[in-house]
Amino acid sequence: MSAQHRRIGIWVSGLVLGALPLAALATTLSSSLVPKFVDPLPRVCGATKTPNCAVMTPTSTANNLDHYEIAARPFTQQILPAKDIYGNAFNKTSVFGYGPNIAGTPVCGESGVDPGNCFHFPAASVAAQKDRPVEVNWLNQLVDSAGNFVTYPAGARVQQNIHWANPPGICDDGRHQTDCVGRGGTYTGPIPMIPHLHGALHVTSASDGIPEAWYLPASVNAAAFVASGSDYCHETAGARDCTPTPGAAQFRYPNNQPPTTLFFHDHTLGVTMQNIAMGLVGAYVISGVPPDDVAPGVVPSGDYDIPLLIQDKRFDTNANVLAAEEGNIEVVNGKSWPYLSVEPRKYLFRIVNGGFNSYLHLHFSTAAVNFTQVAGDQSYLPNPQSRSTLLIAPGERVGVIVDFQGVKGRTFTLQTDSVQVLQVRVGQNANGDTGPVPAALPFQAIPALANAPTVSVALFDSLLGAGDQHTAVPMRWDEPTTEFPATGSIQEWDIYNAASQDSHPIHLHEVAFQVIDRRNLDGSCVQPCGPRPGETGLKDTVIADRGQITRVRADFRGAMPGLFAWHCHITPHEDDEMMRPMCIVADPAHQSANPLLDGFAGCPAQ
Ligand SMILES: [Cu+2]
Repeated sequence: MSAQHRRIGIWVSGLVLGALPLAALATTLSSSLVPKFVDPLPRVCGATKTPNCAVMTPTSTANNLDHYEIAARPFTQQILPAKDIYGNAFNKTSVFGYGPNIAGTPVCGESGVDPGNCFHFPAASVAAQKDRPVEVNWLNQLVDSAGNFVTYPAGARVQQNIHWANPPGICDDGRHQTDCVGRGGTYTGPIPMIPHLHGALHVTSASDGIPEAWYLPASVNAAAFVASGSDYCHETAGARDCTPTPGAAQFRYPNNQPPTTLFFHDHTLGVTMQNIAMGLVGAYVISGVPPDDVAPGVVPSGDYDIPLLIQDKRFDTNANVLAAEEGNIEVVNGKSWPYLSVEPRKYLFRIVNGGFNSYLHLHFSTAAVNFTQVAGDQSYLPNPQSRSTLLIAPGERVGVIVDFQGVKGRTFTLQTDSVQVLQVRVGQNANGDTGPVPAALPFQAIPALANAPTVSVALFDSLLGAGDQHTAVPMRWDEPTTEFPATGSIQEWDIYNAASQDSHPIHLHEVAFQVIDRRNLDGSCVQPCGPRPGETGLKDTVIADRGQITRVRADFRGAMPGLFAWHCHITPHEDDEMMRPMCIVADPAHQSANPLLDGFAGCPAQ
């Protein structure tokens, strides 16, 4: 891309960005019309399947491998209550969501629907076991009943004049290719999608779901569009776990990582926010056995293990999704302001901030109930931490145990700041309980090596760069790769947020890291020096506040060679190229030990 086109791209996208909120404001459904706490929380499963929660059913469990066929389809879901505060009906919302590749599109929670075979936003969970691989054939079935592709709703945040997937295949500068600044105008073509399992470690590049690996549905009328992005199934010489098939990509997740909560979501270049806002997101839980996991019965399980995917959303007055950076309606597990009836006992909540630009500051409206945080993004914390407020950025996950034993019969809310999110109704009788939370939890630290290489990277407003506050310049997604970590290595990444006006949650694909500390730009340690409360476990997304150097120790042992990404997880920033390639390079020992990777061609130009 030439400098001239780059400048035009920024200028035009600035205009579009400026215009979008006005359009959104004109039709935004007022939150005051939406009654709260009318419907129960939709239940997706945690680590174990129960009859009361939705979980994906594998189509095969042969050969020590769980195989799933997961389709993305358009359907409608009652996200808002059936009626507004005046008794007028709310429409169901048109969503894109994941579900099984079966006839019909049964929606989870509707009567008579098997909770192991249904579509939903967020998706029924994938319940995986440590060291048991999961293979998913991800199918883009965003088509109508005649097999024609469906399109984005009016007002979608699809900016053809930014660097994006660009299925029309003609760039702004006249080149014939995808993954570039497109020609502008309203996009009325088929939906590109690429599922990424956020937090999956040790996957091949071909299975990672990087932004240019998108693909269109195999629809009958999409011949005018390019069927897939430039990184779709790109490891033709190496990994054999992505076989090009129209409208599909088969990925493999080894799950050789500590038990934790991951989530899958769409990651298509330039339209990640729009695709997630439409509903392409779901929880993926890895559980294990001691010593990797706690023994059965030590922490709440089954119906007492509840993922909460929180997303602040906007709708228009017809209940259509408006992709907005910040919503005015709190949606938990696909329902606006739901309630949850609980027993007076302990629960495990796996909280996912699945929103776009909103940091959650969660607390209960009563001081009688607190959180005991037991897990972060990538693992248990070494020791549980009692916390009254949880700060969770987009992309981060937190595992907490909450004990309702002392608040029998009471009703209160989970809130972010002063905004209500979820109502909790505590009953009178508990059907058993778990014991005290153990003082020590399964955790293996990343070794602090004296000779670990240090990588300096820098944040700008909606772009990233390589180097420190003196040397880094903002770089776009398709400028030459600057990060080449070696497989098998442990690296310190120093994330300089000197030039941006904001705080950004920074996510590395493929690896886990530990927060070392945060430094002021003069090098002095931000006090109290060390990880913040709740950051003591392994993580994959870290808040990098402005005026600070956020230092993490990243573990590339077990990482696969190839092209991955690191980026801000505020999705509008990510879509605006606050995202950079990361080429993990194989050391010779690793390569010869892994015949699947023989002939690996290195990282292609992204
Ligand atoms: Cu950001």
